[in-house]
Amino acid sequence: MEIPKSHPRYVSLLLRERIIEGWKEGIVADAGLLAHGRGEAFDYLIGEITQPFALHAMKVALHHMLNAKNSVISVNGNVCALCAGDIVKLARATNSKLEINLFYRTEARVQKIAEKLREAGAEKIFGVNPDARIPGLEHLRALCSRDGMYTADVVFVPLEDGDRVEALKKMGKFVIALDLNPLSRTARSADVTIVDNLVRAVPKMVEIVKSGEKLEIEGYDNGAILGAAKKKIWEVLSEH
Ligand code: PTJ
Repeated sequence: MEIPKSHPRYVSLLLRERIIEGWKEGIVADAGLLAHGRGEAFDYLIGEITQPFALHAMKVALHHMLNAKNSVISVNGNVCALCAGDIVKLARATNSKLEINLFYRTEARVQKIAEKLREAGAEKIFGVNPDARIPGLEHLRALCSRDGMYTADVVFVPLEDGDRVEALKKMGKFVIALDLNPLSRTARSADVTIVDNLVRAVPKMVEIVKSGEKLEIEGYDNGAILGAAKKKIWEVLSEH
């Protein structure tokens, strides 16, 4: 559907169209549509802009990605549908590997996501033919690549569903989450949580790396970042 640029919710509606398109193409899982709606609600509550707490977390996340031995960015259906091009650019800018890791894993979805990432410029894609398992996970998200997520020291997991972050942490990895919901188990379990919309955060992270800005990590407190996000939500609710 053609959305008029004058519509007050243009960007939000455009993203809806993108996710629906991804669903029709077989990239986004059925549940991915619901996850997107939950994200929209939380985005509304943080003011639909990148807040200072998110920017701070992005810089710390980038410091860890840039200094990692084996940095891996996990890609699911929503990430691919919403920002395939930017996630490929982020992988390139941070020298990270891209790995497809799906909760609702089917061979068809893996192939479609890989194809879309390749169209966006990705060369090597991990997770297509998994040869290892994340210990402690019963579902298909356990499937991973030995040279990718399994041996990674830093893993960036945008739009996660919770238990994998805990399992990755148990493996001794540094985990960066990106989740608009600061109350989620994912947000609370990660080492660094970026509470922002994927479509704003990923290009912003690329921009930060390219700017060559010095990235400070001293005294970073993820609990305080989540506290600031909850405070912002409370302020937005109180204003209306
Ligand atoms: O592609 P698959 O098979 O791996 O499945 C992916 C989904 C997203 C369906 C799966 O991981 C899932 O069910 O996730 P959840 O448990 O619904 O969690 C998704 C989280 O992402 C929620 O906390 C949402 O608030 C958040 N979210 C949704 N859209 C965005 C977002 N966070 C940042 N940016 C978004 N655009």
